[in-house]
Amino acid sequence: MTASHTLSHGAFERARKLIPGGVNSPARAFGAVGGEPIFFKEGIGPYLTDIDGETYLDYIGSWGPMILGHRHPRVVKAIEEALSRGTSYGAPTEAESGLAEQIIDAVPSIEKVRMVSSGTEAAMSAVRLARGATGREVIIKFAGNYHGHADSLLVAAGSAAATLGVPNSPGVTTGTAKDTLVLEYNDTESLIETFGKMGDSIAALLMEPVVGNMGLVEPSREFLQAARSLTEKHGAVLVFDEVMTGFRLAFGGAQELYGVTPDITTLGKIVGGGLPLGAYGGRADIMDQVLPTGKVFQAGTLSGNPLAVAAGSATLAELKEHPPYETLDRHGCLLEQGFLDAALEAGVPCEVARVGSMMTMFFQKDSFPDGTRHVTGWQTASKSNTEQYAKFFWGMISKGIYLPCSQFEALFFSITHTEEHIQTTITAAKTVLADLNTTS
Ligand code: KE4
Repeated sequence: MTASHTLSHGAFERARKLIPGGVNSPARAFGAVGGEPIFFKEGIGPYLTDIDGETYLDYIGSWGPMILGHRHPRVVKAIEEALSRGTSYGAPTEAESGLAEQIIDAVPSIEKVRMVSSGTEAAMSAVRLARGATGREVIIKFAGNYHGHADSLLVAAGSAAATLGVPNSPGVTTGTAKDTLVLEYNDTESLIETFGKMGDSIAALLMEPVVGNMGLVEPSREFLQAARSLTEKHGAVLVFDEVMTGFRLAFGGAQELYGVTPDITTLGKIVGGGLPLGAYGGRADIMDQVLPTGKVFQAGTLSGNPLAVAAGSATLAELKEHPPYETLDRHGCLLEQGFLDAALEAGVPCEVARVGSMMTMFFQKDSFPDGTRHVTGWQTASKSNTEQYAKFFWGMISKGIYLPCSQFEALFFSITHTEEHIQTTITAAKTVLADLNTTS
């Protein structure tokens, strides 16, 4: 494929005059891989088509929501039916209770749930609730974990902030940042030490139970169990940010997969089926402290929007009736092994991290003894060879494969990615990696 991206270039020139950086979210700006973002016009199944008419196998999936592929018939039909009755009422509907029941049925930690319009809103509200419920102010997060762009969470965030090398965003006040402690993911010792020193002043520990936002990093069992036991011991709220992992790694998310139950869970992406919807939920005794039953304020004009609820409800129903997780894991295993074999053949040092249908190929500067997991947190992830990743990204674009436009993002694939699509992707990677080694 020798895509020229001519029309994308023109669209980008126009957009840059109207929208900061020409994009409505920095993760799409291609800042981490160089060049200009590609403008798309439609998607179907595993494919995206750009405005120049080029079609790609999509491994971003809108950064997670599209687990059923683009334009799944059941989701489209549900949205059309809701649309035939209206778009927004600013009043309760029974469909919201239906989606709430589906979420409560699926997610082990959730007894009550409040819907919002994004993962950011979910995380922001969960932090406020944890502080309101405990009367404490300090929160713990981890470097390389991203929980959206609420001020108190934009402190050494992962995702676009880290990719852009701006871990502490301008505009976040020192007064806000001072109440956020940033620790190293998988560093159990520092977690134990911190709780030993100040456990009784900690309102919440907020974490991605499997990280997608520094690239994929899995928690050690010891680390995950320490997070649960220490928060329990010190009366802090354990918040799992499952915006990415919810309904992705298992129907009940990472908490089902690893058997660790938090006090609050935040959700987004898949729960809205590709429309704007987030949620936070947890123990009823905590959730009942949210206005109007409790005093912790949180509100939203479009919270529980009928179209987004319809898309989310249809998506969750499809996932419950036809659980895809075994197939997704089998395809993920094929892709992981294929990428590793291709890198080994090409002599390109890298390691592949994967859980189910979330995966990252970390390009390294040196090779590591076989089998050792080198990338365990931000301190190691951030040493990746991002230049090499950028070359790999563009090489795969030329083969019609659309990977995440940053080394510090996880790729996602859907139930519509067949074994044949996976093999095509592996074949493309073999060629691109071989060229990489000859040209770099
Ligand atoms: P949103 O506000 O973007 O819906 O969700 C924020 C968020 C919260 N928690 C986790 C674990 C997340 O991954 C996200 C958003 N993820 C990024 C991708 N790394 C979304 C892409 C973007 O910012 O454009």
